[in-house]
Amino acid sequence: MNARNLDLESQLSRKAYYDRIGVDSMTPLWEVLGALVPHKPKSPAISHVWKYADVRDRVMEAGTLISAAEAERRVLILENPALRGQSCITQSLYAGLQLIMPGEVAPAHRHTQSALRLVLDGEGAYTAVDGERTTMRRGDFIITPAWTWHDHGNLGDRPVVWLDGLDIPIVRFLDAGFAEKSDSEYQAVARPEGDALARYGSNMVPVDFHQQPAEPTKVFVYPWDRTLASLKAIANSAPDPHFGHKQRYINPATGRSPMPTMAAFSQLIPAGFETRPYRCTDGTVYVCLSGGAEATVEGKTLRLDENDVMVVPSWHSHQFRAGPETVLFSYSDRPVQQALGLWREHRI
Ligand code: GTQ
Repeated sequence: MNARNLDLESQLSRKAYYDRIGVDSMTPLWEVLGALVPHKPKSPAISHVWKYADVRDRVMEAGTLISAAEAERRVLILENPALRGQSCITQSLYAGLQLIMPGEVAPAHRHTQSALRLVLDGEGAYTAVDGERTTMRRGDFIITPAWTWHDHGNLGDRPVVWLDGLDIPIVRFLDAGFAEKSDSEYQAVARPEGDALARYGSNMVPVDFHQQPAEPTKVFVYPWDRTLASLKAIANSAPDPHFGHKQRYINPATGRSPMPTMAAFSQLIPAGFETRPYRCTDGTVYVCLSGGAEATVEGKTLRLDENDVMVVPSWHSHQFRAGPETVLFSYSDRPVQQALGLWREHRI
C-alpha cells in the first residue's frame, strides 16, 4: 500500500483498525504482501568475505580460552553481517571455523543436522564417522550425514582448522532438531581407514547394495588429491563461460548430492579467465582453495585469497576474475530447492 496517496483520516482509521485486530493476533496481509510474495528474491543477507589471514589469529586465540572437550565443538560461527545473532551465513546455511589443538578430542555426538567439512589449515587431525576414521588433509571434503556419530581428534603437533557447513537453519526452521551425546568420548574404530571409499567410492558398490534416492552417501570423504587430479585433467578443455571448470560432488550410488540438504562443488578457473555474471536462487558459500581471484557480486568487488570464505546470497549476480589458476570449493542448499521445484538460475 502506498500510504502517501491516502488522506490522513483514512490512514488513521486503518491504523486504529490494525490496532483493534492486533488484539486478536491478526494483521492485514495487504500491508505486507509485497514483502511476502516478492517479484524476485530479496535476501536480507549480504555478500561478504572473511579473510583467513585476518581471522586466523582470532581462531587460534579460542584455543587458549576453552578446550575442545569443554566447548564440545570449538567453532567461531561466520555470521552474515546483516543477520547477526542468528548463527547463519545465509537464511538456510550455517558456516563456522572449527579449531582442534594437538592431543584434543571433540567428543562423539550425533544430530539431525547434516554437516560438511572443508579442511583448511594444519594437519594431523582425523574425523570419525560411524566407526571409521579419516585423516583430514587440506582441501578434503568430508561429510557427516544426519544422525551419524562423529568425533574429531588431533594426533599431530599442529592446530588444525576446517570450515564447517551445516544445514542448522533449515532444521531449525522445520523444528526438527534432535541430538545426543555418546557415552564414550570417541567412537571405537570399527573399520580401517579407507574402507568406505573403497567400497562405495571407487565406481563400484557392494553387489547387494541399493540406496533410496534421498539417502546420503556412505562415501564420507572426497580426498583433495582426487578432486584436484580431476579438475586438472579436464582443465585442458574449453572452460564454461560462467563457471570455468565446475564439478558437482555426488553420491556415486545415486548421482544426487552427497547429502539431501546441501550440494557441494569444486571449480577450477584458468589463470586470467573471467567468468560471466551468473545468479541462482541458492545462496552459496565459496572457499578459495588455491590461487586467488577477484569476485564482483552485484557490483561490489571482493578479493579472494587462499582459505578466504565468501558468501553470495540468493539471486546475487556474481563473476570471478582469476589471477593465477584458481580452485574454489562451494556449497549451498540447492538440493532442497530442486526437490521443492524452486531452484532457478540465470546465466547472464
Ligand atoms: O562438528 O559436530 O560447527 O555439531 C556446529 C555443530 C560443528 C560438529 C559445528 C556441530 C559441529
